[in-house]
Amino acid sequence: MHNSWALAAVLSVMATPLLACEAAQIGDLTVDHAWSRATIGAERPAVFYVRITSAGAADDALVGLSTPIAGMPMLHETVVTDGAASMPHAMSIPVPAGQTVELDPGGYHGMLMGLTTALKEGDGFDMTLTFEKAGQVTIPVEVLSMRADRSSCADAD
Ligand SMILES: [Cu+2]
Repeated sequence: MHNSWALAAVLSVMATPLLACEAAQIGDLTVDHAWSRATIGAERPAVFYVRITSAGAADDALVGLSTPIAGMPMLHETVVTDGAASMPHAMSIPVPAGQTVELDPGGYHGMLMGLTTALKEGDGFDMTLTFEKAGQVTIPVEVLSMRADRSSCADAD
């Protein structure tokens, strides 16, 4: 009896990545399409991409990230100047009223420094996003291959 309970608990943990296409809601904001890429090791930073949709009448902003798998998650922006790309730290990412903002490989993204473990394709982890006005919301993140350029959930809608 106890064994089957323990097994059920393990299965529910392992099932988390399958929930990666779920949306999370906080106030007027919907957060979905959360994904990342496999890393070569734990020494390299991982990336974090997500879609944020505002149904509200007031502007908001993404001001922070936190996750159990990284000691120092940061917000970055990819900027190309004269053909050279750089990734300055972003203090916040604007979420204008009524609009959709995508963190994606060409622009704003999360950079997860200080990984506690390498990320493998098929893994999943939780990410908590902090918004200036709406507050905090946690979403499951799917880990795709190193070559992925969009969420696998994007095909579903
Ligand atoms: Cu970066």
